[in-house]
Amino acid sequence: MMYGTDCGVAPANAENRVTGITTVSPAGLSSAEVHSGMVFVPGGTFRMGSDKHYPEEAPVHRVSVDGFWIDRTPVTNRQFREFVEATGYVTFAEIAPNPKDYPGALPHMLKAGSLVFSPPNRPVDLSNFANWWTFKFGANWRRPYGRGSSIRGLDDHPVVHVAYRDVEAYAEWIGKALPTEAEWEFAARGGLDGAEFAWGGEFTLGGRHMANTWQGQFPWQNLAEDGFERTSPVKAFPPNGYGLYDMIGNVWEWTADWYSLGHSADAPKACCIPENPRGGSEADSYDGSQLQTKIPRMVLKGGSHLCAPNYCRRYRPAARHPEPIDTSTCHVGFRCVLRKRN
Ligand SMILES: [Ca+2]
Ligand SMILES: [Ca+2]
Repeated sequence: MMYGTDCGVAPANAENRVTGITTVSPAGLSSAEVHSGMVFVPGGTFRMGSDKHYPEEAPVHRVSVDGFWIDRTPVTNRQFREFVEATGYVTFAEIAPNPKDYPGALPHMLKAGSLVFSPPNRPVDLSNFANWWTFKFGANWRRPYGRGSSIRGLDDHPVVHVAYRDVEAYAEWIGKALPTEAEWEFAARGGLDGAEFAWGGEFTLGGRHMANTWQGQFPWQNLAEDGFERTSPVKAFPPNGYGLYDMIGNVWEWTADWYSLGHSADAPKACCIPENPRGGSEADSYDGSQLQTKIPRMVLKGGSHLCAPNYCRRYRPAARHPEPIDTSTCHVGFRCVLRKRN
């Protein structure tokens, strides 16, 4: 793998006078270039989680985060292509799995590929996700729907089929980091503390869809009343109160926190509110039902175009989902943050 061998050199310690951020971008970008396309989210204390939905979102508890910069949109195919062209990076989905990492796997399944949503044409058992997910050989970020597909015309759509190490590699190259779950949720709320949705208390605003989700009966009836059956261009829906696009819907987004089954209790006093908290431990992030292949899991946030009222109502800032670090799919992407150094 050529990643990291031919990175350019950024102006040494280019200082951003507004934030005090010092950037030395491995991608060879100036501080101004690194910050373009980002929004500064002022820090603060907010109510993280929800007591009204899925158990893993509870309990609501107060959390403080320092201010940080965050990408205005998910990383697009155009941006990811720049990274790959500059570094020769090969994504996880483009490499055949090592049999040692997957004891018990059928040899004919150990080929490069990724999970693609393959909708059935009739209602199916919702307890078995194999009814709509297919591991397609040859599917990857350049061929999001498998062999024969391409990203032609999708430059402004979020990159998908990126596993955790891929998004870490991109972040390192561009000189940024991945958000913690608390940072991500604070940013997604757009200043509306405690609101159910990123835009307020109702799912639609005056009948207008505010994010790319799924309308109709999942997984067989995709009515696309929001205009999109699959991914959408990253600015197709209105931004939230911080000017951030697509925090909710379109694609799920990786965070840098290990998954835990729920949140900590609220602090008994204001003095004890956690500052810049991190998620659970790697050891506790495993899926207890998958004992043979133990792959740790990170937190995904925001839901995707596949989240539907009848299946996965996770198109909310509080929603969270575990994703094994080796898994890539057609509805998971990411965005980056930049923190003050002090
Ligand atoms: Ca949609
Ligand atoms: Ca999103």
